[in-house]
Amino acid sequence: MADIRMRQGVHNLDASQVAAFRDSYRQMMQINDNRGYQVLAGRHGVPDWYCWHHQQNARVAQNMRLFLPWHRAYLYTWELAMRDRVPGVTLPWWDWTLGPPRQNGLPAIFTQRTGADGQPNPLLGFRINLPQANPRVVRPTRRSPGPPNELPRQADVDDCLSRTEWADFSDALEDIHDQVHGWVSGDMGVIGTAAFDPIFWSHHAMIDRIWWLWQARNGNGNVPTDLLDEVLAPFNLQVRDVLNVHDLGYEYAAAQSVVPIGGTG
Ligand SMILES: [Cu+2]
Repeated sequence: MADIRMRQGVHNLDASQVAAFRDSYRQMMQINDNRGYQVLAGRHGVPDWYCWHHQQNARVAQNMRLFLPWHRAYLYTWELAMRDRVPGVTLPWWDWTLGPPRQNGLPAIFTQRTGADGQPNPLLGFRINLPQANPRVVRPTRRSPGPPNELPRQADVDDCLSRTEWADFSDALEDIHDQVHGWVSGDMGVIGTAAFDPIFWSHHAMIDRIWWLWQARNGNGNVPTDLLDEVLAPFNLQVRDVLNVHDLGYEYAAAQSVVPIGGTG
């Protein structure tokens, strides 16, 4: 198992890891082809609409429970694009159950206006540039986190992990996932533009990590076999290819105690 790359918690990144993470997004944001932020983020909702949520996809009439596998393939592709810019960087997960700062705000690395180097913080937002989209979207991403919505708690995650059936688990986890989108609100609150917010990727890494934790307990045994050959367009991967994260070359680090760098925003 050579070269398994380790995804870390946002709260456990040291200063050099934060700088590398930011640098990868900063560089991706400057690229306008399919190695860059704009095009890759546009695969989810506006303008390409490839994502799967609640068994639905804008391009496919059939209902299929592809929420988890599709987003895993998406993050995999995204992380490779990050690593093309900054070798060795990995996509960190945002654990929204941690408290504090659970309800106090987004992790500081996503809300600071500038980084330690004095440069604008690319994790704060992204200027969407889709003049051809209908409706046209040319503006910076927006957030409006906090009440009346609440972030899920560890008990909610534990409840998910206790489900033993694939469908039951996937739907419960998707509901928690929706809750976080609603809590961040603004662009994260709508499927069309969610992926343009830089925190989208770390939110989904948390969701993917919970799936990984669940697989460690329950395996894949009850994923319906008719799902396994489904292609996760536009990625050149089938569901069977993404079931084992080791096949994709990554793993999640053990959760560690909270260090101040991920503190309140
Ligand atoms: Cu999402």
